[in-house]
Amino acid sequence: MTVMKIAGAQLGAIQKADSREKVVARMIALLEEAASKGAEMVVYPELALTTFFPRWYMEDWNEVDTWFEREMPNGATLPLFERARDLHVAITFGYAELTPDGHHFNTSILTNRKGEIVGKYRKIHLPGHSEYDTERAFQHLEKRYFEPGDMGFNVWRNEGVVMGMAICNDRRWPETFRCLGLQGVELVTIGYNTPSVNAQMSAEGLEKRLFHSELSLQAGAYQNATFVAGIAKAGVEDGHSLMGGSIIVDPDGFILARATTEEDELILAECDFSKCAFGKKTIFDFDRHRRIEHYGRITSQTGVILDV
Ligand code: ING
Repeated sequence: MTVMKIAGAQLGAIQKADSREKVVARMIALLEEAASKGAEMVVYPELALTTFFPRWYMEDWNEVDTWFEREMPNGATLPLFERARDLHVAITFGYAELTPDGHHFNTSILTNRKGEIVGKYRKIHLPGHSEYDTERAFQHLEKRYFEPGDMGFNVWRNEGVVMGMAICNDRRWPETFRCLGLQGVELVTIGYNTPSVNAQMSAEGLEKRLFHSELSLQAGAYQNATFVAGIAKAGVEDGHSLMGGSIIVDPDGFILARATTEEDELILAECDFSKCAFGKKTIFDFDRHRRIEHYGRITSQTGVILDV
């Protein structure tokens, strides 16, 4: 059974003015640190190449499109793919994808250790809103700039491990993990950009948000007997604070590694994927225990219907 040293490469703040080349240089520095420590895979955050631009209200779509990548790899990111290939390290990172036919997605890719893209995921659960909201302390316009993902939740057997991807808000929805769990996932990678405070309830601060992030990641890991790596873009971006809290979780839900800063920070965990088997064969042997004849509401009903 496969054992892999997995690194989480938490990124600190990326300012609006920072070039992609500047960010890629930071990502390569983390990659080289990870390789020097024996890592075989590096997990980067959501929208890893730019500032979290959905905090900015834009009406000019030519301006919006400056935050998107038209191809991957591209001029700015090729050095990262090439360095990862040379160091024989698999990588996954998120970015804003503009497709040739004009669709906008919050996307992540996964490579093997030869630097070849083996998987792509487009974020399905988009939080926030699509119009300027005067009630909010700051904007969160993911519903404005991205379409819901159109690829579903998939897994890939990569370097001998069944891997799946999700992005940020996806971690708050158990359906995400269960769709991957039903495909035998052994490692779920989830990059995130999470504001440190709630734009609609300033009393909800960092401690509660960190708790909810860990709760979601640990539950997803335990309830699907899988490793989970939740990796943040953190720090203060043009005055707006994003939380850190990157963690790597084992199939029992225990946290193996945790970031302690809101900067560029590497966390590492030796993941023995044979540890997924016991949960998948006993308490979470889905085939033996699930009763799908009672679960119809989960896919037939979107919102709450209160009829009592
Ligand atoms: N960010 C946040 C996230 O889900 C959010 C948005 C924060 C929603 C806290 C609800 C509560 O972590 C992104 N980018 O999805």
